[in-house]
Amino acid sequence: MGLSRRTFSALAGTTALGLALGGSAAASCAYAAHTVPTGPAPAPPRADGRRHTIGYDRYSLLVDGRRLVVWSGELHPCRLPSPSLWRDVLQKMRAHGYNTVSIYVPWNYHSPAPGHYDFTGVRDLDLFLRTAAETGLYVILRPGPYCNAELDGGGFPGWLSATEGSARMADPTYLSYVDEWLTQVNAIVARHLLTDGGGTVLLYQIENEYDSHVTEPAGRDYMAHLYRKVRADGIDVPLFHNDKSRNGYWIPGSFDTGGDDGGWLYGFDGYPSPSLTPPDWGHFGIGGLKGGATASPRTPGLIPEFGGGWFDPWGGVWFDKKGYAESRRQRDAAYERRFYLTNLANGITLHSVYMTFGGTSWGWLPAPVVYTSYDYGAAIDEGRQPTSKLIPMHQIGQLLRYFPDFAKLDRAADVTADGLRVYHLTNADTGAHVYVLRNDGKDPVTTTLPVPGAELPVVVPPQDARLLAAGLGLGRRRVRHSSAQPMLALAAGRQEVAVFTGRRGEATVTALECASRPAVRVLEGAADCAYADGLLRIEAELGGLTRVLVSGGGVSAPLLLLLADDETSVRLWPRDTPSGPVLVYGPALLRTAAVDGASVRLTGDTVLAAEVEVWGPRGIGHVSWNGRALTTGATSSGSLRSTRPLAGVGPVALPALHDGWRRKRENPESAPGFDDSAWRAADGTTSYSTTPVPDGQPLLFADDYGFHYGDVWYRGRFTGAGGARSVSLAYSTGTQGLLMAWLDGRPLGTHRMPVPDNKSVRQGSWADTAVFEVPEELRTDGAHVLSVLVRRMQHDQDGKAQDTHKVARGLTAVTFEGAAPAVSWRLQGEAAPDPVRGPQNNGGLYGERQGWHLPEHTDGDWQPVRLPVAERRQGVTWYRTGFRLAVDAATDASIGLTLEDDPMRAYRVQIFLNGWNMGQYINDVGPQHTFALPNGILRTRGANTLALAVLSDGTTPSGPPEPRLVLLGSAAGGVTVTPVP
Ligand code: IPT
Repeated sequence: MGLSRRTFSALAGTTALGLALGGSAAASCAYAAHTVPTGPAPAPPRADGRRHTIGYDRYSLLVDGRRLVVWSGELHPCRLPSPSLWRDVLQKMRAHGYNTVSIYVPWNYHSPAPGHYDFTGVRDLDLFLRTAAETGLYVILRPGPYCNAELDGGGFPGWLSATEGSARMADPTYLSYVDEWLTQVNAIVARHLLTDGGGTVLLYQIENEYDSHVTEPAGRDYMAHLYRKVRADGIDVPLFHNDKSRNGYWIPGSFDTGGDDGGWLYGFDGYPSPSLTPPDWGHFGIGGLKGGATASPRTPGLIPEFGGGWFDPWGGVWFDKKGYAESRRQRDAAYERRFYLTNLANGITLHSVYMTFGGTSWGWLPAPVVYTSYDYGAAIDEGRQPTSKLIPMHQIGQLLRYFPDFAKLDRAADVTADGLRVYHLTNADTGAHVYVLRNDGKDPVTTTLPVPGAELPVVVPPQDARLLAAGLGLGRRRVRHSSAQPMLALAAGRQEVAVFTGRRGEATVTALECASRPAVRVLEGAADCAYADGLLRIEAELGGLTRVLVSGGGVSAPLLLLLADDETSVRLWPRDTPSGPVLVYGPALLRTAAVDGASVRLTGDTVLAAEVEVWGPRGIGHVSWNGRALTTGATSSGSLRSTRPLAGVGPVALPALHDGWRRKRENPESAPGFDDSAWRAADGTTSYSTTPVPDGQPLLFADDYGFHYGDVWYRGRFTGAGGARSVSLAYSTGTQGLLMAWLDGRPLGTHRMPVPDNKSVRQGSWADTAVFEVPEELRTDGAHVLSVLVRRMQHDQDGKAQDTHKVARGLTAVTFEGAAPAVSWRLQGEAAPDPVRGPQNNGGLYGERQGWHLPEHTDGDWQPVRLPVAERRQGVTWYRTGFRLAVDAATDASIGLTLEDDPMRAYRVQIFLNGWNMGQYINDVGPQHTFALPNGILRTRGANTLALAVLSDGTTPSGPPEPRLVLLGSAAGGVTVTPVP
């Protein structure tokens, strides 16, 4: 298949060589040419129905021939099961300077069975891609087929674990299923490509961290197959792979693309420890194949995943049981500056942070290693709240948007500054010098930096970094140098506005080139200004907003120089509109801005009361906020400002969950007389699992009988076991797996996989054997029934491509000591998947099979009960109540559910909100106590049903406690939320 000409054709005019499309490897040489000058970045993308080209050279991507620095963040639509909220998080990203969102699209989330694919409701990929385009974000699409991502099976469907052959290589059975998946997902993606204006999909990743079989035909043919399949499905944007450990695996030319090498980028990821010195993986690296970006000198530096937080396993061992707050503290704003600015210095112009919004691994989505929250310590927390980690993202993101200089940097002559690591780069077209200054020490560094014509005083706090520029264009002016970090420069009507930032309290000096003496007015804050020798020197200490208006000096348009400390910088919201740029100052978030003649229509959020100030195109006179007209006045800053502040968010009242609880006991399956005639007979003999079927045993692996998610029950009937002293139940689960057994209805006990208690959490197979004594009275030759409940905790990921997702789950072997009865087994896991909530919502508990979790279930005959409860019983008990919320319609309240109890009590709870499985609480393991309840599933104005399925292991008293609703954050504003069915 030939690469679509329209993708790359625009480049022909920009290179001396032109392009040999579809030709030999020489085609890639065209991309080595660097004749594309620096010019403005492309306008934010939208589905405009027009053709666009996506090319690249060694510096950057080129969209319609314009350099684009991709400043991206990862979010997983599957981890936010309320489509309206996608828009909320995407708008927060866009506002804070991201221009791109990167998404995994996990196969298992969309496929309950071979040949069955679901892209509706919370799985509506088309809607997600439309929303991203409406928000003005590019999309990096990563549909696997393998993801990893701490998802069940790394994203492989449960059913794939019961199929023949080997995954992640050129195996015919596997490839036939892969093609089925790619056909489905690509049919949607193909409608949203930037190249034909259908949407904003910019890049597409095949496979993920595929470092096995790299030199073997099985691996190369696999990659070639994926490449050609994706191209055949009409995906004509550049493709890439994400190389773990920067090995130079899958660089252009390493597999057969059928002559399409022009459309293949090399990408690699990085998750360096925050306690280490940030690594150089490009311009300043060691070079060679191990050197990251240097492994592929003709393609731009691409990091599809750079650690922006880290996940926390069951038990909370990574973060000393402090949970994601500690993850966020370790990879904080200063970490972001140190590591991400180092990446930019190294020529990484495609940069995506994993995660930017982590979200929730609800239901049975998580891989065994992680608990329900996938907050990740990300810049936007699980409750959708912006954190201080957005400050550097905002400052750098706006800088990359408004200063084209950063898209084409070459390493320049080394300069030194005492106590700092200095990276010096230049843009040959604009003449700008760029410096990244990093302090790896424990004390603040105050020193000077040699810049052209000056020794610039600089200060860098410990374990922090900053970016400075010299010779940078600001509209029609040029800043000679500044010790504050540039954030933006735009033209608002006849006036130009520039923003520089830094930490509060820092002394800054900014030198502006002026051909003649300008008129200078300090409009707010304090600044010392002096003019000499063609330079206006402005000295100011950062604190709030310092405003300096510079008029004349050889340029007709006045320049408003804004010096903002960090907190103030995230109240400054630049926005491009077709009528020209707008800059809004004040509110907690700007979602949208539109200019219509003299009117500027803004939407966004406030938390505290805030004034709104707007700079915009000439002639604007009216401002509205969330649909309400504001009274404004003109300011000396050339802006319009509301005469009264916008109101902040009001209080949010949450009801206590004291009342209305009812309960019902479960596990009739443990009783000998239970009718299991409709269950699957364990009559299989062979399996495609990587776990061998033990000699002399029936096949008991749950996946082989079509049960892939959550709990599974087994009932074994036998006679002739009079001498049995004990029974051994071998089983295999992920971490935190558990098994409970009953003989003739008598509890035999509970066995649990060990709790990981050190940092080397084993992610591999968890297999163990429970040995239970047979009670004396039951050691008879007559008929007996052994009932076993296994909580499986999902399939392993397959990071090393060894089919570890195919390790058996469930019982594996059952033997007796003192007897050898032939046991005839039946088993039952989850019922048919919920048509709306999908295959990962439910396992095979009796109550789940009966729909006890569903709001429509009638629980009138359940026993009234007061919480908390503390009683000892082995088995499953359900609790239900209802509650109503009446959150003000103009308030975005993010709400969670907290459970807290004596940590010695051994029980777990599955939390069902309106039928949706919002996660698993393990009281004696933790560390998670609060579960996010996404609006849409949660009715914030109406009735809700909460159902708790409590599995207690019988060794201690078991809860539940009385759960509490908690406010995770609130704002006046938000998006319109459509209820999730
Ligand atoms: C990297 C994976 O690509 C990603 O899917 C996710 O699992 C992430 O790790 C951890 O959250 S793998 C890299 C850490 C070796």
